[in-house]
Amino acid sequence: MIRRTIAGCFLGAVLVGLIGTSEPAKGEELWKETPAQRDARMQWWRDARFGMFIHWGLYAIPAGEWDGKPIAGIGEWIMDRANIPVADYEQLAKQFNPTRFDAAEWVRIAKDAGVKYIVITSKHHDGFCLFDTKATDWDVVDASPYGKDLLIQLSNECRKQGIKFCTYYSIMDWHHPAQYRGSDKRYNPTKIHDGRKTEYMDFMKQQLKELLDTCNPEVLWFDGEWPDWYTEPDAREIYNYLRTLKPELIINNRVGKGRKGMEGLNKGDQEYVGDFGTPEQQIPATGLAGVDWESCMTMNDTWGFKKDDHKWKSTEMLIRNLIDIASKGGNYLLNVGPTAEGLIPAPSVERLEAIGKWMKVSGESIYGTQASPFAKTPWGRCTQKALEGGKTRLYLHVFDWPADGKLTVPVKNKVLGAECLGVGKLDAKAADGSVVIALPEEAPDKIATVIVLDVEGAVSSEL
Ligand code: FHN
Repeated sequence: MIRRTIAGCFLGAVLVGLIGTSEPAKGEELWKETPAQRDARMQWWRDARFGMFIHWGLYAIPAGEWDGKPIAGIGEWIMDRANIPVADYEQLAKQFNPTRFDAAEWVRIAKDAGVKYIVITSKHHDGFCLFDTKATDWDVVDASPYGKDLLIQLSNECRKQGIKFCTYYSIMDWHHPAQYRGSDKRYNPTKIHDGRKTEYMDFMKQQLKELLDTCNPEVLWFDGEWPDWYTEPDAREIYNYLRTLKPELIINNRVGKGRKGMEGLNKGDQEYVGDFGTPEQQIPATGLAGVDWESCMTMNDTWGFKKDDHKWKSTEMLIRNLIDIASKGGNYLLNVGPTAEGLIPAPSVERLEAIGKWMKVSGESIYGTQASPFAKTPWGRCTQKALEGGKTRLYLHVFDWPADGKLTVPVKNKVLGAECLGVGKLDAKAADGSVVIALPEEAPDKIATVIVLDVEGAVSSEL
């Protein structure tokens, strides 16, 4: 046992942040890294801006129907919403054989869409694990005819194709014997049996270490944190445990109770532990200032596959969501719910292909950008990048093409140049404290045409 002085602990934390190799003392508050250490750890995630969420599991088999009846709500909650006895739900595992699962094809679809990271459910609330865990036989290797670890296949393919691999993990577990159903009708929220919380915390730590040791995710995306028996101190224990095992790991705010109040996140007062906020099915009106955040959203109305959910959002809405979120300094985690046989639904693939076409022309206006300097931009949205020499590049995403062919931007800075991405250079002139850019007669892209405006110095908000 290495005895550590306080200085040694501090040094341990610094080293963890700088080179990520020293093992800090158990229980050290690793979230108290320096801003520079945290920036270095978060950098790839901030630059990525666009991720793909994958909700996949046994719930894709019933796909929203039970006993011949449609079950309302999100597909992955069918065990709870249809009040399915555990023994009956367990029978689904014997039918899970996704023979059409092709990790290379899934990653190609994501990569071609411009996605930079994938977050897949390793274990959702039903407790069924898509990886080979020694902590339980309720997993794809021991309980299903498919019999192979799905996450190792996907993580290997992600690394091969240069996409970051990340995993979702539910704290609430409707199958684990230490937890029991909240009422005789609903599993959610679970309760914990007296004297069995340590058992379940140890179970979680064992599985989380297995994930790091086998498919080695870059982000641990927690969920199901709301049951009362799970507390913020428990969250700090899990956060510290994981960051001790993998100092560069990124962990969302749902490792604890942070979903309620993102204001406390990462602003030093550390009311809640976790590295980024997770607004769900919404885009915060003005972003979340001073906090890393990611909006997770479905493409239709469900996370897990439902055969009768055809309420697909338009490609226009999806692309404009991505732009809107980036203009507010956030990441977009867009969900797909694969079928039981392992296919991403065609309507999802079509939309991802269309997003990819847009990203091929305009992706530089999303990746590695910062939030808009303007409070409002009536014609669309804006992102920005700092250029060498103190210059600024503004990316003006025009949704509503000006009828007079002139785009007026409220900046007083000296204009260095302007261009329309995918088209070419444009004429831009200062006029009455603004810059007026002469646009092509027709919008090259009806969903969002990106105009680049380079200026001297930083841009302050005028609107
Ligand atoms: O209950 C889950 C739900 O099934 C889904 O996983 C979403 C995705 O963020 N999270 C929880 C609801 O907030």
